[in-house]
Amino acid sequence: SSSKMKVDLDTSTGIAVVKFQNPPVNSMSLDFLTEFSISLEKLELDKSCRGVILTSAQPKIFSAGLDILEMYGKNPEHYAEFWKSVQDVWLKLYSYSKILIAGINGSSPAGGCLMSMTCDYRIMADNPRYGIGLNETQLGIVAPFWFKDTMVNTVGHRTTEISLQFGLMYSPSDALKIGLVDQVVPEEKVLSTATETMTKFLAIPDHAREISKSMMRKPTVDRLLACRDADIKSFVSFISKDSIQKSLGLYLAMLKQRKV
Ligand code: CO8
Repeated sequence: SSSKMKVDLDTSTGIAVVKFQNPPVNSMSLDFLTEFSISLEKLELDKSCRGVILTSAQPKIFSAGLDILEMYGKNPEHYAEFWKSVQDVWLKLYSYSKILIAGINGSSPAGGCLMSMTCDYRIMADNPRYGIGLNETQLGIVAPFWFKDTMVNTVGHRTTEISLQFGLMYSPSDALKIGLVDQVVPEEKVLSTATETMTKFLAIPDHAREISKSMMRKPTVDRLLACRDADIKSFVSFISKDSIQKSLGLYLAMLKQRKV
């Protein structure tokens, strides 16, 4: 299968840019997640890399989140394998020792929002047509506790509570207001702003920054590590339910119909 992301490491600055290119919407399929996990690991081990910018090569979309087709009409073994790889990528991102910056140059629902929230800093393009948020309830599914934890750690308890129940998607300016993103800039400035921000992070001694980051995040990471298998079991039993499959089927049909 062809490559689902482009990785560019500038060894003179230590900055790597990972550009997602899984058309049409950068959905996170099993193949995408597997390649992403390998890329993250390679960069983590590469001493010439100190920070990674995540962005999209697709116009208008950062990532449509998890590939719904991986959660629809498949067997329990498939759901388990898929969920394990979702966990794997989140664990890698949330405990990443290097600097992670999201250059959100398009819509970023559900898994796309989760991935953004694992970064140390988020810069979003100012296009009001782009949305970001954990919209799971809109699909009739429930964001797992570690999605919730990630959001609580980013925007606080009350905002997460209202956001998760309604499955809210925020415009860039609203996302900035609640602190879901750190900066909103014109679309053509997303990458340059991400690079400038990275330079500020790079001025901090790595060891001190890494320990501070880990201090903030380790309890959240440990909570999933303590129950990975149970979390997989609970995902598989939830997603296999007829009622949940029916909701996902309706949502997929709605996505297709929306096109005029
Ligand atoms: N998975 C699979 N296919 C998708 C997805 C997706 N997440 N998103 C879009 N597609 C498909 C569309 O169905 C469409 O397919 P086709 O061409 O065959 O009709 C194609 O991609 C293009 O989509 P659009 O025409 O809608 O493209 P637009 O540019 O108009 O819009 C958007 C792009 C904004 C990304 C829009 O497609 C959208 O809103 N997509 C839905 C995103 C979404 O709701 N994602 C949620 C995924 S669930 C998740 O990430 C976390 C799950 C946690 C599970 C917990 C369970 C316990």
